[in-house]
Amino acid sequence: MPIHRISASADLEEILGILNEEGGLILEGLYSTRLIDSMRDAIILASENFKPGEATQGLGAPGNAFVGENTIRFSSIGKITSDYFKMLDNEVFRSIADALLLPNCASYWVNTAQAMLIGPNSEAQPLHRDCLNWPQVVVPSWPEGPELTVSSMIALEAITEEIGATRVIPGSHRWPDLGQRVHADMTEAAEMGPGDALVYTGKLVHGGGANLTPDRWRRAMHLSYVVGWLTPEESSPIDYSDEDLEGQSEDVKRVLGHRSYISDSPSAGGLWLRHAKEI
Ligand SMILES: O=C(O)CCC(=O)C(=O)O
Repeated sequence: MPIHRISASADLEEILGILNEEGGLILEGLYSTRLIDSMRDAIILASENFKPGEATQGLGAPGNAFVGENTIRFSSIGKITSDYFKMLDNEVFRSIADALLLPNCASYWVNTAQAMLIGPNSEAQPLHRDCLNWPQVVVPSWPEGPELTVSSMIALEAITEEIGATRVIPGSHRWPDLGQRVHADMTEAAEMGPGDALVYTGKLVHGGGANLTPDRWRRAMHLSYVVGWLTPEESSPIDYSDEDLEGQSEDVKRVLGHRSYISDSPSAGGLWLRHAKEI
């Protein structure tokens, strides 16, 4: 089944219907050319400070093998360009996150935003599900368990299959058996133009594609949200100070962990209570 693609300006209900059925889809033109050009330039410049293969996701050698030995990755993107904060205010992606995550939490925050640059002659990344960052919740409740996380892979340039487009297995978010065998033959490549994004639930099987070119980089970035009662991958609340976020919207401050998590359920506690009275 090829990956569904649709304009980011399509009706939200239509987008959510496809996401629900297939687990992921490509939203064409999710980000403006101006925003993507500026993000791409800032990320290319910053990438000179990182060596290919040094990213480990904090997991040492297994993490290094997972992200790829000729891949450059880094997060804290708001430290290199304030355009990152505009990306967080994208209404379409936020509406999708609202629809998927708010039934399961009072608010959500950024899981991680990362430059994901796959170097020439790279093998495909192992196929995986993002929700398995939190196996203690996912494994016992699969497949009916709550949506915990929603992800996107955003094209900073044209991305083809040859250069390492993300590969997905449409429908795998609903497989009854979490341990079902996955194989490259089952995957489809998410080819995209600059500003398009592959949006997918954390339950969907996917992985970075092989970059078969001898001399070109696959330039994309990842942005994901996670329910506010789980710990994200990236430490945004301490990466960005109050001063860094001055002038940003309430929503941007919230998703970067600068607001308390106040549950709307009488049986759940308030969490992350920083300056609860003032904010
Ligand atoms: O680089 C890609 O296309 C996908 C990366 C990814 O899925 C991940 O590291 O979780």
